[in-house]
Amino acid sequence: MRSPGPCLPAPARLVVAALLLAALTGGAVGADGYGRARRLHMKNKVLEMFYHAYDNYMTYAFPHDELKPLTKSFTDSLSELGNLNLEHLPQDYSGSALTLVESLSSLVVLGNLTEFERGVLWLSENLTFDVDARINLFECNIRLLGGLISAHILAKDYSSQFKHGLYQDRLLHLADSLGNRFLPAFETPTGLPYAWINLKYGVMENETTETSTSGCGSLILEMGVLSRLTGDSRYEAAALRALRKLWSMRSSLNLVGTTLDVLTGKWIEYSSGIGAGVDSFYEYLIKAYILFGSDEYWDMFHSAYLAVQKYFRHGPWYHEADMRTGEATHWQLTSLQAFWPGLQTLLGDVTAANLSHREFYNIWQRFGVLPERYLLDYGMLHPTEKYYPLRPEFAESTFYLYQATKDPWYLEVGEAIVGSLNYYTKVDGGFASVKDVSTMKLEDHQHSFFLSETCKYLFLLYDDSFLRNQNYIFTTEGHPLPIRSTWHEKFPAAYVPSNWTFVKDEIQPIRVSALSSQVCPETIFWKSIGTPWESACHVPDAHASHRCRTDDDCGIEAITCKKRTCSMAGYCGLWLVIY
Ligand code: DMJ
Repeated sequence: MRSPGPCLPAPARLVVAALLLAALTGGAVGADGYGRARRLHMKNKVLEMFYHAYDNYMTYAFPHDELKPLTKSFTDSLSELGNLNLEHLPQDYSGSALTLVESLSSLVVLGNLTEFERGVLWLSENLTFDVDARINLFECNIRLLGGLISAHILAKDYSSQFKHGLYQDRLLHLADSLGNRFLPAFETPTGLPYAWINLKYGVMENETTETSTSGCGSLILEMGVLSRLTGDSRYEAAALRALRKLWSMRSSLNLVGTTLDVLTGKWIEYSSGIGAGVDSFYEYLIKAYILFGSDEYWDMFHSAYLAVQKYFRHGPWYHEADMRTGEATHWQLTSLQAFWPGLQTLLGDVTAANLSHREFYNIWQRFGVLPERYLLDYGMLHPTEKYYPLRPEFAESTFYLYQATKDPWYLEVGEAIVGSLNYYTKVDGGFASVKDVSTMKLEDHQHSFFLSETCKYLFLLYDDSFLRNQNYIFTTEGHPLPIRSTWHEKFPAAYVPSNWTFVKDEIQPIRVSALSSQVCPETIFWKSIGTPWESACHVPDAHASHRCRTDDDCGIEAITCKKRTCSMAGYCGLWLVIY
């Protein structure tokens, strides 16, 4: 692990690591030892997958929300996500074209601007949110609002290439209308939003007051960008107030729980981990810091990250623990946790990320896909949560790790993912979720995130040309948001990463943005692309010689994120057994 560079405080180093993820992607094809023909073959296989899923959706389900690939029919799942009784929907309700909205940014990543423009035009003319439908705020935010604002930004960026005239900002108006419908959810004594809201009538009588940590802690990217695009500060203010309240509810160990009450601001479920109900809370803290540059996000994230590494991590695994005591509660691997190595790669904890990623891959190989839940203490599947709904998280981490290391092994992992998806889940009418990974019985549902995330990350693994001219972060639903100096607290306009410079590396030229070279020139002279970045949890020992008098002179180990202690001979180290 590289020692900390002299010119950057930790948060700034992080931004460099994040930006370099995009900046370091321009190397010559094949330089990593993976053949050009093989890469092209894989890229085409992923394209086939995307269009098989997309075309079937457009044929059998559009404009409803999602495709039922076994029966070639549809489901208005965005409403179902809110447990809405479909009988309560207006007669003419035909869904929110959710899968189309979710597909737009992927169409741009895949280079299909014609189909993107067609989708943008259709949505501009037909989509409305003035419907009597009870929806889940979190899901609607990450899928619809995120899909719309990302597509709006891409439409602006690519509008000169459109055939049908200039883009009219209609997707932004739709996003604004949706954001407005979210606001009543935040009118609680705590500022924590209700989990469910009716798009037409706001919060319903007797609505549940229970929500999850991710439900109120992962709104800031979409609502923050919506505010910056519209000039209406209410969206960002509401999301930030909720996030601050949530963070104020953390325990003395800097841990949060999984569920809480929005009226009282009290925890309901004290046990939590990095998976279901919490996952994107961590993700949005660090991504909000990268996108908006406020140290407040970094401070929250850094404390939260160190607490996760300290109380949840066991070797390459992450269990759950009680937020009050830090005592382990459930020893379970879940499919959702597989995003964590991707997040760690963004931070520079590449070694730790690789360790966990390999364990997820073992489980993937054992079952052919990742089961929703696996009992680590019993070494067996969870009795009921045996499904695999085409989730993206493992492909996402594989993409990030490949970007950071250029190790072709990750491309081979991608081959295994693509192989499994085609072998087990492809049917005539699209891609079906796996109901039970022990029998590979299928279920009649093609989730929209298969198009917004799973296919997108697999495609980017083999063709990252979309990332070459712009730095993006991806929302938790895979929608790209550009890193802009105008949205960023730290970077003046001159630092916009618009003009790329090429830096000669020993192996190949590395593309470096104006931004990354301005922040810390030394970062561009790293010997090779495979060099890991500085770890976010690294705290150096007080003395470069590692000599110490007490434990206080010792820092935190970069790879393990464990506190080092002072030995009897007076040297800092990890003197306790870690695994
Ligand atoms: C997606 O909707 C998002 O990634 C969300 O954060 C949780 N996971 C699902 C897909 O698995």
